[in-house]
Amino acid sequence: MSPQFTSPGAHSSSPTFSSSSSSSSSSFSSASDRRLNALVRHLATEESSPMDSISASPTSAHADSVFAHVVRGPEDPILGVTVAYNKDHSPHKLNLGVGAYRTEEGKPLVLNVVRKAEQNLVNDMSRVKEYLPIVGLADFNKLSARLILGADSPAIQENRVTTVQCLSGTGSLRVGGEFLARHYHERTIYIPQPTWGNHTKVFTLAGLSVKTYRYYDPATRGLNFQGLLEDLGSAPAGAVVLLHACAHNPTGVDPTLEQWEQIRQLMRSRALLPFFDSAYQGFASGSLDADAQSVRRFAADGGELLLAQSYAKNMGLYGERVGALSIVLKTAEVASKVESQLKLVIRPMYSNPPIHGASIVATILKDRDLFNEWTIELKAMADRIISMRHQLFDSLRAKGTPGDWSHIIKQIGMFTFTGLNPEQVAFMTKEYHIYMTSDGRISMAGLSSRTVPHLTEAIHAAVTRVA
Ligand code: KET
Repeated sequence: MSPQFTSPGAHSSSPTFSSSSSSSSSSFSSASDRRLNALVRHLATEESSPMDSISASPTSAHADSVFAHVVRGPEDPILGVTVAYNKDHSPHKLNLGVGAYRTEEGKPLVLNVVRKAEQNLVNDMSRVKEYLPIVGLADFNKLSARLILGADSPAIQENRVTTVQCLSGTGSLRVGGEFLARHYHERTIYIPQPTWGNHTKVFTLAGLSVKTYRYYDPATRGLNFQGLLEDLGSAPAGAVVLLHACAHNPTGVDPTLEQWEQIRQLMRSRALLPFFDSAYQGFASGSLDADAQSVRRFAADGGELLLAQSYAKNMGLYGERVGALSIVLKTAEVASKVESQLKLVIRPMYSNPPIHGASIVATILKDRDLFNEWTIELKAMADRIISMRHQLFDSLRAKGTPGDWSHIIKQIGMFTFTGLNPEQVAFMTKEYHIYMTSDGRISMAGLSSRTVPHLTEAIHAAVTRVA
């Protein structure tokens, strides 16, 4: 993560972390001098109460913080929406910002199958709280790779896959990015334009140089397939390419299987290295297998790839921070050497991952009944989102809101990329207490039958009153 850990071949790291050691050591010594002075003054006025000594000591009250120069950072473009929402006292407020599933009643959902798995874990008195290995829970890793690559995956059978448990999808992307920055010859990663807002930051801080490829065409509200092929076709050979495995965030636009096939052929012919981000397996179509097709096609050709998996959405384990990084390689020997290096990335970063979330996932994935129950609950979540799409679309049509809103029912996954501009979004937040990201993305999972009319009113007012 920071410059002192980079290997000889690695990139120089981000400017955010580079501070000259002389300036930090001098500010440290003057800070410790100030602390000592404050202590001496405090001891000299021992008879008075501690509060007296603080207020009676003008120097300590006025001493600058060693962090006085720190400028306030902006809120996160996605998680900051929840911060703003929480401060709003309106009874009509509606959070369509973060991609987190809510029930028809607008409540967060803990899956039944997760409750059962947790109960099993609690009842099992043989379980202990020892550290996991650096790479995490072995069962979890094996089952996660199988879930996304398929039970019959030749790469798994040939031991060509290394999987490490990471801190959800974000942590998996970060560990993968750090590994690439240390050990891969091409340090440019191409991400789609637009993409999940955190990608640029994750990969830049990992030490990669981030470029974009065309992905979305606002005019058609669909895939800019030609632009995508051109941009990947002119990327330097060997460059890393970030692909959303399914349910592209924020656009909800995925390539068709035929288009995936063309992307695969182009990338393999130019030796571009795929890095899949799979944060929504099962959420797009309701089927875990259907949503893994893009990844499985790339794995089936025998080529190499990286893959970040998250269980935040599809198992509702958001706050448990449970995910996995898998790297599919050419041989078992390379896979085991790569794993040894992943351990060297992880150990100084967070040592080893937490045990609880991974144990829940492993319990569900290894028990046929629990697994089946999960797929049913997952399908129900996907179906509710799809039904929200239809309700919102019908409601806007019934109201006669100007514009073609068919993209609401065509887009895939958790989000609708509405096409509303930042001014319209700001208007909807101010006048209607509806919270969403400024790029016009709404989380369909945050909507319910009860709130569709309110959202319809707001969108109607925004498009008719704000240019
Ligand atoms: N990839 C994508 C494409 C993604 O949308 C998210 C989360 C993640 C990775 C990371 O999820 P994790 O919780 O680390 O497993 N997206 C939602 C939440 C967030 O921004 O953190 C969102 O877009 O609302």
